[in-house]
Amino acid sequence: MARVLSCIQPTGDVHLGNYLGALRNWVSGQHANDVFHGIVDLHALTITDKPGVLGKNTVELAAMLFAVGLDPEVATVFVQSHVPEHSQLGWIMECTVSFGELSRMTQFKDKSAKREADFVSAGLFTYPALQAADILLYDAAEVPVGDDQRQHIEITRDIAVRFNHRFGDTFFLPKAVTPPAGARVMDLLDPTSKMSKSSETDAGCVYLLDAPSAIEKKFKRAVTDSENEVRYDREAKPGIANLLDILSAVTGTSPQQLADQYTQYGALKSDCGAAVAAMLTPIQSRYTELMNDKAELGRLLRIGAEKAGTVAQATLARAHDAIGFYPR
Ligand code: ATP
Ligand code: LTN
Repeated sequence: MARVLSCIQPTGDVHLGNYLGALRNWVSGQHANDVFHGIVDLHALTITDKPGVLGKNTVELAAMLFAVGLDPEVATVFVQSHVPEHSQLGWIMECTVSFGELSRMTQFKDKSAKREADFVSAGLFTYPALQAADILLYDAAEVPVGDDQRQHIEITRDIAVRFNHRFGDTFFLPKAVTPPAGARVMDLLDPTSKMSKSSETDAGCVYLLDAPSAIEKKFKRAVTDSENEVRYDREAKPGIANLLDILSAVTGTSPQQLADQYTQYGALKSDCGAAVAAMLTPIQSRYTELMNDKAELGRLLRIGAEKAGTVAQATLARAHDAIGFYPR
């Protein structure tokens, strides 16, 4: 069983792209591997400055992770700030990475440029050091990430190699794995961009907590093209291909086969909306149940923090020993 670590930032509502592209794989993979799932609130703090927001987003995301099917008996679901070793090893990682290396991170360049007049925290700059701590604390063999995160896994390996070279063999080198060609869900109104919570309008983004009627409405308004032939062609017909991909991800039938079953855009849109709404209904009721039982959620997160903490404490102790801090 490989140790697998995935983390998600509590930065807003979870959408269909997050579910089909990531969370669903987490659920189906939880029995095959030894999985740790972190809700990385310290990372979200790099762009948060209002009291209470992080806590609210964290508990909502936790409820959603259990609602989609992560089993607390099997998967270790924890909140990053509940395991103080992340911050502690984070500092050590900051001292093991260079200013030059951090300056070359494309995510920092993109995010700081986007924030323009906004406050750009030093945390946004040192973010990869904290991410390296997240990964190395768990001796993770595999870290499933999209392409945008590969550079962060590379720098984690570089940091681990440098630390091991300086202080002796301490950290296990992780590997980035790209999840099985998962659905890449596109925005319903702009099917050439990925569905994203940061897109301009909510109308092209289906949230897991949207009411069935809202979901069906969003699908009815999905942008298609001016032909009227249902055919699976991502290049020429991105809107129709996206609907077929989504319906395929929900039903398990291939998009090409589905295309043969439709002659009209309208029927495809309404079936898609209905299928997604039906898939989400049980998730929504489990979510509501959990959100109405904060005591239970707290208990589940404490179990996660306990399990994660045991592993993290042992790794941090190894790092401290290797450095040779004067023991207390
Ligand atoms: P934003 O919407 O602000 O770009 P995000 O929705 O991409 O953020 P992340 O926290 O970056 O959210 O990603 C969480 C997980 O969801 C990642 O594994 C990412 O690959 C996956 N994911 C995000 N959007 C999509 C999408 N449209 N299709 C498939 N997978 C996605
Ligand atoms: N940077 C990642 C979130 C993240 C992460 C991690 C992912 C923080 N720590 C450790 C994998 C492993 C993101 O922005 N999606």
